[in-house]
Amino acid sequence: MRPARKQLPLIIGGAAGAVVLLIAGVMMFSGDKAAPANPTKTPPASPGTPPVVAAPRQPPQPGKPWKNSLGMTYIPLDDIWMAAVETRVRDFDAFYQATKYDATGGMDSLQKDGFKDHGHTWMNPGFPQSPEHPVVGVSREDANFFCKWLTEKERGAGALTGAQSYRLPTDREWSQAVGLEYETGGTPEERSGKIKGVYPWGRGFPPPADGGNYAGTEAKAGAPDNWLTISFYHDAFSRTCPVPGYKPNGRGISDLGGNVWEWCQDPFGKANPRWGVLRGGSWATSRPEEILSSYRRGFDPSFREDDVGFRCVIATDSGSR
Ligand SMILES: [Ca+2]
Ligand SMILES: [Ca+2]
Repeated sequence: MRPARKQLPLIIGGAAGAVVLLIAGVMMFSGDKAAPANPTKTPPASPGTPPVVAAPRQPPQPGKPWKNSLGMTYIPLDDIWMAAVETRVRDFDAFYQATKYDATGGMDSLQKDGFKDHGHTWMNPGFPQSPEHPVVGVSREDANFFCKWLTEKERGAGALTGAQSYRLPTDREWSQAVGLEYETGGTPEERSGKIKGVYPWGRGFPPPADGGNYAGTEAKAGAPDNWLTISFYHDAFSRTCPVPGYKPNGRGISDLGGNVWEWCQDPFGKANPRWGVLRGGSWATSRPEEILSSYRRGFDPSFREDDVGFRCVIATDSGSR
């Protein structure tokens, strides 16, 4: 028994010491969780872990999608990048707020009394437009000024290289985006309508249910009684739809067909060298031949219209403008 008596204080002492150590450990652990001794001090990075730094926006890389400073996604297409969506009201408004560029005046719009100048502008085209809708009522010159502004803004921020710039697509680039790889003819005018039966959604007319925002029977709202629409076709939008409106094509690009006509940078053709080129049709388009992927509409580059907008590309060939 003696040995037991001798051991008892040791056991009690050992137990008490363990409790003290346990309490101290809990206090230390709780203290670490609740309040670091120096909250501004960051722990050293683990070996091989790069520090997390807010990186500046990197310029577009070959073959990779890219998002610009306005939040617009660009899709690689050979040696250019094409906007996945039509230029929005919010994008054009950013341009306007920065420059006060006046893109108003002389705009034609569709109302009950016909298609003419009602004093509308891109800010109020005669129908509701949210910031996510495509800008309408802008001329090719307006679009070019937008591209120039955005190029300078993003080059200044290091988001584009000095060789990269925004511009309108060429007629051939637009064809490539919509899936027309091989067309004959030296000018857009000569290529217009040559490939029959091929539409931005594929083959067959009228468009399928998800074919795009065209002038279905819904487009008669607010239009003259004799306004032409596509028989047996109806979509959810009597005017523009917010973008992206319809599912992207195989390249990831939306609304090439319909919603708004899109400016290209080329002249239309020899017969009318001053005219510009519009592609793709719009919410106001109903004639099958105008909805063909290969159709080109010759149009005065200074005209503004409530179903005409644009999308941009980024290219490294600024000299070709
Ligand atoms: Ca429609
Ligand atoms: Ca379009």
